[in-house]
Amino acid sequence: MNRTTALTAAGLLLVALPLAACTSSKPAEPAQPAGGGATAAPTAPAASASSVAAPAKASKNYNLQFIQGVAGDEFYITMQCGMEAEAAKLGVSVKTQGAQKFDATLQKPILDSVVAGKPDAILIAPTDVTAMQAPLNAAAEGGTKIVLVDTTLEDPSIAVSAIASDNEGGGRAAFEAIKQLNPNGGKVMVMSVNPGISTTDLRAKGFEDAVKEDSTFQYLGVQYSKNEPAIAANLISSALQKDPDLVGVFAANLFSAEGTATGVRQAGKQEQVKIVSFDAGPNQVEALKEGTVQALVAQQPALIGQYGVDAAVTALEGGTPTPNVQTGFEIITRDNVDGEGAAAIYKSSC
Ligand code: T6T
Repeated sequence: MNRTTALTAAGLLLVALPLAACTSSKPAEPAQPAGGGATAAPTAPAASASSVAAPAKASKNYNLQFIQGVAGDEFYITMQCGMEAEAAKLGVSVKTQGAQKFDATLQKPILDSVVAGKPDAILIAPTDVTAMQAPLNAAAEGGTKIVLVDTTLEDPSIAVSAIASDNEGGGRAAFEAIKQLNPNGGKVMVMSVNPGISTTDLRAKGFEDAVKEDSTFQYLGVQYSKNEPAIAANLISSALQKDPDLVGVFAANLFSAEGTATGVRQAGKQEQVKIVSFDAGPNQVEALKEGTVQALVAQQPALIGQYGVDAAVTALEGGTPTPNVQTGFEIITRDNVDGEGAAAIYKSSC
């Protein structure tokens, strides 16, 4: 995605759901924000900056290893594409692998085998803030540069840089979208992945905080799908039996969203239950076009990947990368999905 032409979440919401104003969050520490950051006011321009300085060419062909949160997830595939493009530009190599499930017990052995190969740098999306801490501490102590992409750790200081979306702001923006779709308020809930994932926990927090500021809405809490669409679908169907007047679901990631859409579709409640989800995978886009899902909070995974490579190479060349980089998000709706929102849709292959 072009850093300078990224759209603002607020702007897109205005286009799509015609509003007078829309609130979203600003990056908490926009030291050098990435393009497309959500803005506090519709008129504020998208922040654009080359946030991670990198040499035009690396002095040698460094061996970078990317460990995804999970294999086969279009979010991480798109991130991989961003990394590969940047690696080719800088003259370094990047190899990607990921476990079959979003699970620290499966990610740790992959990390162990990558560390054993003594790469120059590891770019990783840790699947649990606690469980991946010790293995990554050990990798950093062994001299490998660690870059956290997407998710983070309880103590991220072992990493030379941590690059992630404005997850809390995205959760708040999701509530704004649900509010516009349900101006009279009502019952809302979050479909998340697992507790202990930094990104989805922050998204749920942003959503919950925003709901609780609005007394016309009732927050039913968060449910965990384990990143399995079938589990999410079952949880939604039970939630609808318990609360048949549910009006909105915030699905905190791609697979939770796919299952949420299935559950609502199976219950025949597409008219009543508005779904706003994080991410913009092809199945989510299909659900958006068909009308089961009303808005997607698209992250900028390719940019996260690009910045990740830049940070790794900067550190390997003896420089100091920006420690925390926050990228933005864009809201895709049916109104812009075939227009300006199309560029934000995730890829299934590079
Ligand atoms: O939402 C992304 C990612 O940001 C999150 O950490 C885990 O789920 C995804 O990969 C989407 O499936």
